[in-house]
Amino acid sequence: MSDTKMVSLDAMDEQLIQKAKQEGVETMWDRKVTMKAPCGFGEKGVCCRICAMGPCRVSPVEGKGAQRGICGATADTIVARNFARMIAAGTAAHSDHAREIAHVMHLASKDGNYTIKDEKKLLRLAEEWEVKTEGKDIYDIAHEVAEIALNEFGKPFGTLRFLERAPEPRKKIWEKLKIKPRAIDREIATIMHSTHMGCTSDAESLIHMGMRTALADGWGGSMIGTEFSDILFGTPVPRETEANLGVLEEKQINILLHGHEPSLSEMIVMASQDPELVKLAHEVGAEGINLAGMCCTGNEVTMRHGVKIAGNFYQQELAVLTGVVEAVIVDVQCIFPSLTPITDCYHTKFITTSPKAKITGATHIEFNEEKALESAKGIVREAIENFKNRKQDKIFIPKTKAQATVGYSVEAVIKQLDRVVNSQIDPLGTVKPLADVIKAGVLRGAAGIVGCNNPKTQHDYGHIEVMKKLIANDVIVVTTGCAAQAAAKAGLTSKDAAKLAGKGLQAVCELVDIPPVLHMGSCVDISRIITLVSETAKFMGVDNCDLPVVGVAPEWMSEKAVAIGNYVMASGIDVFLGVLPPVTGSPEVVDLLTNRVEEMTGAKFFMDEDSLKLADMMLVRIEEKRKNLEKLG
Ligand code: SF4
Ligand code: MSK
Repeated sequence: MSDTKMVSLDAMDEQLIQKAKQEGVETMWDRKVTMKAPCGFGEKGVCCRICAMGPCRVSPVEGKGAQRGICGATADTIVARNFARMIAAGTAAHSDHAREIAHVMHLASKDGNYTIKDEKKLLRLAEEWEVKTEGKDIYDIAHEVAEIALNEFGKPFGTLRFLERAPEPRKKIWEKLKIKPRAIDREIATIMHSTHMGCTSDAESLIHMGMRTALADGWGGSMIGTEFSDILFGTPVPRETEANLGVLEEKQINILLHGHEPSLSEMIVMASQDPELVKLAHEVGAEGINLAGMCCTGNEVTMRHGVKIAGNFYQQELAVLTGVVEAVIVDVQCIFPSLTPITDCYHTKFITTSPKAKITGATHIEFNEEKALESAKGIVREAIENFKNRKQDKIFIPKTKAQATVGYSVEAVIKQLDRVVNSQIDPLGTVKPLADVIKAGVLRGAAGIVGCNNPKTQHDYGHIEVMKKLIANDVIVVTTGCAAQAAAKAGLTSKDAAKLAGKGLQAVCELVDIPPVLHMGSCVDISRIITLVSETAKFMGVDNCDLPVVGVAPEWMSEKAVAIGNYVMASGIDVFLGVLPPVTGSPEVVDLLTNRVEEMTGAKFFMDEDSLKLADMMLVRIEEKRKNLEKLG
C-alpha cells in the first residue's frame, strides 16, 4: 500500500486513503507507488511508436546512444510529432463534446426535453452569424444556428467563424502566421496525417501546425461548447454552493455526476426533482436525492444550478470510499477505469452512459438524447433502488466542506462591473471598469488558473499556493476545471477570501461584490476567459499579448490541457506550466516553446515544477507587460 505522506493538501483526503488501506481497497496512490519512476524516454518524449519498424527510443543526449529512429527521425522530430498528436487528441475531445451539444440544440423544441433557456444569447449569435431572425420561430433560428455550428467541423472552405471575435492585431498575427484554423475536424486530421510515418519531420512546422489545431479548439470546439450550453441550459449567474466531500449526505441518496457534457447532467438534475422519484426516494427510507458534482460535469451543474461540488479529478475514488454514493454516473473524459474495481468493493453502481466511453465492468445504460428525461429518470431510479444495499459499517463522510460562490460567466462579470459605472457618463455593459483598474495599477494583472490534478504534485498544492500568492499581489484570478474546484474547496471562491488579497484587489472585490477568485466553469469554458481577455484588449485598443495577463496550469495532466496551453499561447497569453510536458528530450522543441514562439505570437511557455517559483515568474512577467502597456499609452 502507498506511502500517503503529503499526497494531498487536504487532511480529509488522507483520512479516506487510510480508510482504503484498512479496507484493503487499492487507490491511485497505491498504483503510483507500484508504477515507480516514470519511463525516462516517455517522460522526455523521445519514444516513437508511430510505425511498426519501431518502437524506437532515441537518446535525448547528443552523441550518446541511438540518435535517430530506424527511419532516421531525430529526437526533435519524435518529440514534436508526439506533442502535436497530444494537441490533436485534446482538440478532438473538447470539440466532440461541442458537436454533441450542437446536435442537442438541433433537437431542441418548445415541448421537448431540451429547450432554449437564453433566447437573447441565441439571437446575438444568430446576428453574429448573419442568420435572419425577423418573424422566425426561436426554434427555427436555433436549428439554423446549430447547423452552421455543425458545419464548422467539416466545412470545405474558409476559416472558423469565432476567430472574428479576436482583437484586430491578433487576427493579423494569425493571418501572417497562416494559423487561422479551417474546419475543426480538418485541423485534427491534418495533424494525424502530417505526423504519420514519413510525413513532416521539421519540428518548427509541427509546432506551428499544433498552434493552428489548438486554435480550432479554443476558438472553435470549446467556444461552441460554452456558447451552445449557455443558450440551451442558461448563462450562469453568481450563486452560492458548497464544495468538498463533506457535501455528501448520510441520510440521502447520493448521486455523483462525473464527466463533461451538460446534456446528460442537466437531465439528471431535472429527473432528481421529479415528484415520483422523490417519493420513491422517501419510500426506500432516504430523506431525499442529493446530487454532487465532480470534474467538469460538476462545474457545469454548479454554474447553472448550484449543485454542490464533491471534489476534483483526484477525488473520484475517494468519493466512492465514503460508502454513501449510490451511483457514479459518467459520460466522457477524465473517468478512471479503476472506478469499476473500487465500486465493486462498496454498494456503489458505476453507470456509464456514452458509447464513446464504455468501461469494462461498469453498468452501461446508454443515454438517449431523443428521450433524454426518460433516460435520466431510469438512471436516477437505479441509484434510488441501490440505497438499500449500503453497508453501514463502511460509511465515513468527512466533515470538510467550504462555502463557494460560483457562476461567473462573462455576462455575469460585466454585470458585476456595472455596479461601479456612473451611467450618466459611461455606458453599462462594458469591460471599462476592469480596463480602468488594470491601467491604474489597482489590479496589477489577471491570471487564468486552470487544469487538472496530477500525482506528480501534492493534490491541489500548486493550484492553491499559486492562487494565494497572486491574489496577495493584487492579481485577480479567474479559474475553471479542477483548479476551480480546488479553489472552491479551499474557500478562495468565497467573498470572504478577499481578506487574503492585496489592498487593490480587496477594494475591487468590495466595490464590485466579487470574490478574488472567480469560478468561470468547466474546461471548455476557458473560452470564457479568452473572450474576457479579448474584450478587454479590444476595449483598450491593444492586443491580448499587451495585457498583464497570464494562463497557468499548475497540475495539468490531460491531452486537452496541451491543446488549451497551445491555444492560450497562440492567442497571445503566456502559459505557465507546473508539470513539465514530454518535450524535454528535444532542445529544439523546448527552445521553440519557451523562447522562439514569442517572436511569432507575442507569448510563450514558462515551466517550473516549483509552484512558488512559478508564481514569482508570473509576477515578474506581469510587471514587464505593465511597463510595455504604459509605453503603448
Ligand atoms: Fe521508429 Fe521512425 Fe517508425 Fe517512429 S516512425 S517508430 S522513429 S521507424
Ligand atoms: S475535468 S481535463 S481533470 S481539469 Fe475537465 Fe479536471 Fe483536467 Fe479533466
